[in-house]
Amino acid sequence: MPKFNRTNKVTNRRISKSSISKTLLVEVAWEVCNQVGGIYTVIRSKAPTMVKKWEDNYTLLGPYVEEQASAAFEPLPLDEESSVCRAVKRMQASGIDVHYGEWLVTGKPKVVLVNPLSVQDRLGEIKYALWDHHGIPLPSHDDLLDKTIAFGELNRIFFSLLSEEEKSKKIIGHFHEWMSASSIPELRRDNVDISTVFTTHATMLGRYLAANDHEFYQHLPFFDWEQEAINFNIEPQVRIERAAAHGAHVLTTVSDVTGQECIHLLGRKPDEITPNGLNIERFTALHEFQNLHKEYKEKIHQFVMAHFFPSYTFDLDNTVYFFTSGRFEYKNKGFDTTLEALAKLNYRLKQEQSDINIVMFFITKRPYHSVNPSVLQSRAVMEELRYTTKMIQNQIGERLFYAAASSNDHRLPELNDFVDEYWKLRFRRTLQSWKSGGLPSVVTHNLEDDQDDEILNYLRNANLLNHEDDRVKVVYHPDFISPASPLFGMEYGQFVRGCHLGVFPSYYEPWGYTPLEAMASGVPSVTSDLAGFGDYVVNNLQDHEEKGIYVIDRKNANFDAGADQLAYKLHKFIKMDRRQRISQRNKTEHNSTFFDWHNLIHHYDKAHNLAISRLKK
Ligand code: G6P
Ligand code: 1S3
Repeated sequence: MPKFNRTNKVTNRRISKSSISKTLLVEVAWEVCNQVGGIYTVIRSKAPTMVKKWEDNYTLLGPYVEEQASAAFEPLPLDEESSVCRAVKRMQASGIDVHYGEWLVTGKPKVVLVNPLSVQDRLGEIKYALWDHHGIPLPSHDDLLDKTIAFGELNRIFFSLLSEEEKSKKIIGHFHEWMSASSIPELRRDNVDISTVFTTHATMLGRYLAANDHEFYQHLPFFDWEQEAINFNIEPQVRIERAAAHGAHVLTTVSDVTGQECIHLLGRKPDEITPNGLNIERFTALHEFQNLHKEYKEKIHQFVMAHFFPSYTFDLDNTVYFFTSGRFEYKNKGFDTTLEALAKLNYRLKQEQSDINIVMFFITKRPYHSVNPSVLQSRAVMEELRYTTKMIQNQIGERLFYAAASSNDHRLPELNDFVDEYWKLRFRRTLQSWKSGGLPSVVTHNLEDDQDDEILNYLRNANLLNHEDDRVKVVYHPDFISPASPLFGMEYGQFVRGCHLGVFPSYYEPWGYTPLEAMASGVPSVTSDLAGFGDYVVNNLQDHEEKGIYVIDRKNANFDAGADQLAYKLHKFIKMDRRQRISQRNKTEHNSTFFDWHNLIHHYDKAHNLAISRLKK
């Protein structure tokens, strides 16, 4: 029977080879082979480091989602030597739809995928057990809850069988987020012989409370979690999260900021902070990523020309591109602070009679009917203009060459004569339809809820509507960027590379991958000390501004003071000249290795060492 000893202190930063050889580690997440959000990035980017370290003793466990699995999963034969495979075989024999194979991402980790539909017919019984044994109330029908409960039951079955099959090694089950963790309380109740680690990537209550309370952090120690869970109608999720946090042998979370939530909202101090890294892949030659910036900035120029130039023009060489991106959480992601700072910056630059242009992109996801037809139209007309000028250029080029080769006259001929009337007319007509009246739209799509959209309402109230004399222009793109997007036609990562600065002054952000992803591409960004990443940078990365990570203080500043700071930092950034920007990009990219998993994995090692020490066989 496992003995739980919470007082064990583990100071080892690295897990030893000998411990690894005697342990099986199974990481469980709803986002294994199933892309939903940030946890997918954690698991996927960490995989190469984990596989290298744990070799055959490492397995991932996730849900079987056919569309995703068909693209990224390769089945493997079940190996009788492996206890994981024997557990899978026994699940299959009992009629469960479970798959074993390789996840086709860097590192190619071994994965077990279980289909939540396999226990659909037992949902009532599973819910009753959670209620009866752990006081977790579950509604009769809630699609996501039903799937996660089913997933929990399947991973409970898997670990129970694995512990029977594995005769010599210890087993660690490492569960990410509540969606994977409804099995923890049941595994503990059944005394299944494994050690459990629960990593929370946010707390349910924290997310809701922060979005609704301007003084969330001041009020944090005083919330009545039970009452608030009922108020927000998230009692089942909160109770699962708490049961997992209390039941796990080891609790970890991604940042000190979320650590405070664990203390006050989950009622347990995390044993270890496990910050998120990336699998940083650098080019061998420094200039390569700078060239990419130039290449993708040129693509963004194309969009900007099509969008703005029919109304008025400006100097693209004196234009700086800012962007923010992420799920639409207006206050939590700091969109409100960003808008306020942009309005202040615009005012300041106008006062200074600056001639710089800033184009700020909001890339997020909102329900919309269609792309705004006039935005599409100007893009199409610009393509037509490009085609027409190209044809004229070709015609002049060829004819000039023949004229020059066959002439004794050294003077340049009249170039107009080389162009057919047809192309002259087409050129004039295209230019006529190119120039339009009116201001360039601040939003690229027709939103379903245009009247109540918070970004649009702010822009309207602040009159930040792309007037010609505005130094700050806005493009609100309420859809994620993809190569199929008719307006940008590029990958999100390429878009990031083409920009100059990411703006992410979050109010609630357990970690926040967006500034780190920008950093890995050599693009500087602004974040806040309320984002786990920003807080980590302030405490661990010296001279971070020089290295392209600006952090605004939102812990001690109210909304206005935060927006003032952001406006100040944005202003400071645009005062840099091109040489300084190039040099800062070099430093940004260079220092991103600080966040390579190789440098951060020791936090996971500590959690796993602790898990082993708390399970005495
Ligand atoms: C990269 C390119 C340079 C280009 C520069 C533009 O460094 O290698 O050729 O001049 O980007 O930088 P900027 O910050 O003005 O977009
Ligand atoms: C969470 O995803 P989110 O965007 O809902 O987990 C991410 C990975 O740990 C983290 O980066 C993010 O801050 C959290 O909020």
